[in-house]
Amino acid sequence: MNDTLKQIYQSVLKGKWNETKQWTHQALEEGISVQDIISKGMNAAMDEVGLLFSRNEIFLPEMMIAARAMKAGMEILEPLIVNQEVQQEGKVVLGTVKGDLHDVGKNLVMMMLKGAGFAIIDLGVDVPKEQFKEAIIRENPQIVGISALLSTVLPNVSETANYLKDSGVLNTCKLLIGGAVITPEFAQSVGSDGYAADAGAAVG
Ligand code: B1M
Repeated sequence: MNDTLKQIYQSVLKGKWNETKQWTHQALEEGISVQDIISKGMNAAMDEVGLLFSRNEIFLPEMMIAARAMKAGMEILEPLIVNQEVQQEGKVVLGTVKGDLHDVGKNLVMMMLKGAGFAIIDLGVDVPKEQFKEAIIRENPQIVGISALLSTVLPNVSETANYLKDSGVLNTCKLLIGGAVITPEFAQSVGSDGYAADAGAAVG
């Protein structure tokens, strides 16, 4: 791996947000693509953080500061991803399901969709089903997106999907679900119109 990407990887892994910013600027100066910075530098570090956490080699605070470092780096990349032109492809209401506080992936999906010309209504994290419904009625989007990272919140995803279906709001908009614990089979089982494994696929 390129040295600068290694530095980004290390600084996210150690939760050093200032260094992550510096190395992200450096990578852009070197002409490294935004995609490589995210996937080979930042996401690879987050995967390692997850692995270390599952082995009890690091704990919640380390996981938290790693996420903060990635967010700091993403702030630099955001203007390069987000399309500043009129967002005319349609509107997406997006949120992380109730019980789940992970938002780095959702925010990346949000940026990529904005980059592809979608207007985004971000509901944040820990979003109850009622809030998704209210946002759909208020905003009249073409797509509602639900993100989930924890296996413990899978029942909340199906509950939300069923609630939205039963209340009729999915007659006018499509449901997209994604996040590390979602499989295509699970997405299908809750009647989702779409599933995406990553931010690029979400745009597709
Ligand atoms: Co948490 N956490 N965490 N965590 N965390 C994971 C997810 C875990 C896999 C770590 C592990 O044990 N190996 C594990 C879940 C295991 C499971 O259920 N299967 C876990 C756990 C257990 C927990 C706690 C329960 C720990 C505890 O308290 N004991 C706790 C839960 C808190 C809660 O939510 N209620 C917890 C807490 C946290 C922090 C708050 C410290 C922090 C989150 C900070 C934040 O987001 N602001 C955190 C972090 C950082 C992680 C890891 C290390 C990294 C997640 C991340 O940001 N990845 C994670 C391990 C891992 O993922 N390898 C882990 C980078 C991001 C770009 O990728 O989010 O996957 P990702 O998003 C991707 C795709 O999934 C997809 O596209 C994105 C971009 O390509 N995608 C979508 C996401 N949403 C989508 C929506 C779509 C389409 C695609 O359409 C709508």
